[in-house]
Amino acid sequence: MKLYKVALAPNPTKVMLYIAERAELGTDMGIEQITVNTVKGQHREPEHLVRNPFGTVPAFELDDGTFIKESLAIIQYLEDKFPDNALFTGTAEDKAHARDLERIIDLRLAGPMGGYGHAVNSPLGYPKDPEKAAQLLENMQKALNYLEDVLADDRPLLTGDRVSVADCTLAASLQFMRFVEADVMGERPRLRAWDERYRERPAAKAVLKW
Ligand SMILES: N[C@@H](CCC(=O)N[C@@H](CS)C(=O)NCC(=O)O)C(=O)O
Repeated sequence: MKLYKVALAPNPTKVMLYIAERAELGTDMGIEQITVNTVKGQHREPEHLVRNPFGTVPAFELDDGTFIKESLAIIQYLEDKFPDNALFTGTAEDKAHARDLERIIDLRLAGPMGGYGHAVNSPLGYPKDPEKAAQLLENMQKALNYLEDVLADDRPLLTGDRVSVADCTLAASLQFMRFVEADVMGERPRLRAWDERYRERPAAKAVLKW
């Protein structure tokens, strides 16, 4: 199995954090990680378009030579393939809540943060767009407030004591925010404390470069 990725980009980073967290829990999935240099435009070259016709990273090559193109589908595949100590665990209700939180973060925060980062200081050289940035920041407020409320019971991680895919998804996007020198967390002490705690984890230290 091969993960085509690039450091810094949130969606590949989410998968890289997931793989590192699983390794910390004792599951080495034996995945080769290969960099696609998006700054050089390698994600748009024919070689990568075979892996992912949408020209995005990550792409994940299965042992049968087929590819998975969506970060959460890659994680779900690995959960099914290596079920011991999987991250989506517990009762059907526990899993549903964990998936719910991950989707809320991905759709209501990671997407807007990606757009925001490119609008204020794009690593891919996109033009600055202050109006779009302001609108995206506004769009994030409800979900940021929601996370601050979720953390109100002093849970160490987003779904409780144990790491979840939601932690990986949020940490990947916040790394992107640091890289573009944007701070979108506002006056949310519990969220800031979670961010600091998460970054102390061995998996985070191994994967996050910014
Ligand atoms: N829904 C996809 C999104 C993939 C995606 O948009 N990846 C970004 C990096 S985080 C990318 O490749 N951007 C380059 C581009 O769109 O040109 C996933 O979750 O994997």
